[in-house]
Amino acid sequence: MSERLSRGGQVPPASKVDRLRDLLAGPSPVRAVGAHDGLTAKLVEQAGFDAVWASSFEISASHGLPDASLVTMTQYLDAATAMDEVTDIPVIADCDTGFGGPMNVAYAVQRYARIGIAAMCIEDKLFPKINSFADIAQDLLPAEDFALKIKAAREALGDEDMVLIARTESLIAGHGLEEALGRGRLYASAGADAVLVHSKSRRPDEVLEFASKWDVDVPLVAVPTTYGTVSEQELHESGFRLVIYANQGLRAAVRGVQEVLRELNAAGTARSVDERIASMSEVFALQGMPSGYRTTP
Ligand code: SPV
Ligand code: MG
Repeated sequence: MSERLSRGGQVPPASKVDRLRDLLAGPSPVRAVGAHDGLTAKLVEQAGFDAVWASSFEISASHGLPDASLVTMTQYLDAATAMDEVTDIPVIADCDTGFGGPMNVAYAVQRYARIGIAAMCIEDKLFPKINSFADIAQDLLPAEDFALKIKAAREALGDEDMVLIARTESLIAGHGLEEALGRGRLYASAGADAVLVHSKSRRPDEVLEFASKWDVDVPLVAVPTTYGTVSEQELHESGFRLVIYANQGLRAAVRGVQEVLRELNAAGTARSVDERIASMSEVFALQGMPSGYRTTP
C-alpha cells in the first residue's frame, strides 16, 4: 500500500519537495529556469519546465540592484513565496551564502520550509557575496565552515523535509578541480542532498571532468550559463541530474522591453508596438483573471 494512502483511501497530492525528490531520482534531467516574481515563475511553469529557480541575480535585478547580498533575506523570502503561491511546480530558492553564519542559515531554512519551498541552495563564497560572473576576485569560506552551515540547515529542519543544495564556487574562484571535488564531498557528508558545481568557463570541459570524478551518491547540479553549447542530455549522461537555466527569462525581458520602448519612443503611437507585445487578455489569463472579466486589447 502506498505510504501516502490516507484513511479515506484517497491519495493526497505529493508535496512539492516530494515531487522534486521524485524528479531527481527519475530517469530524465530535471530542468529549472530562473524567475524573480509570481509572473515570471508562472511563465516558467507554462513553458513546461520542472522547477523554478528563485534566482538571486534575477531578484536583485528586479529591484534594480546588483546581485551583491544587498537584497535582504525577507525580500528573497517574499519573492520566493510569491513564486510558490501561484505555481504548482517546486521552487528552488537561491539563498546566496545563507544570509550570514550557521545561525542565519538555520533561521532562513526554517522560514523557507514553513511556507513549503521545496529546495534551498547556499554557496561557499564569503558574505557579502558578489555574482559569480562579476569581474572581481572571489573569496571562499573555509570548507569546514561552510560544512557547518549545511549541518546547521539540516539540524534546523528536523523532521521537516527540504532539498538542500550545496554550491561550490571553487572553480569560479580559480581553486581548481581537486578543491572543488574535496568541497563537494565534504558538503555531501555534511548533509547536502545535491551539489552544484558552478563554472564560468566558456566550455563545459571542467564541469564534465568534475562529474567524471564525482564518486559520491549525491546528485550534481549544473548552471550552463557560459558553457551553453552543452546539451542538457550530455550533462545528464555525465552525471548531472538538475540543470538550471538561471537567467535567460530575465535577459529576454530586458531585451524585449528595451526594443519595444525604443520603437514606441521613435514612433510616438501605441499602435506601433501592438503587434510585438502580449495582449491585455493574455496577461489577464496569466494573472488568473476570471474569463468573464477578460477584455480583448
Ligand atoms: C543566480 O541566478 O542568481 C545564480 C546563478 O546564482 S549565477 O548568476 O550564475 O551566479
Ligand atoms: Mg545567485
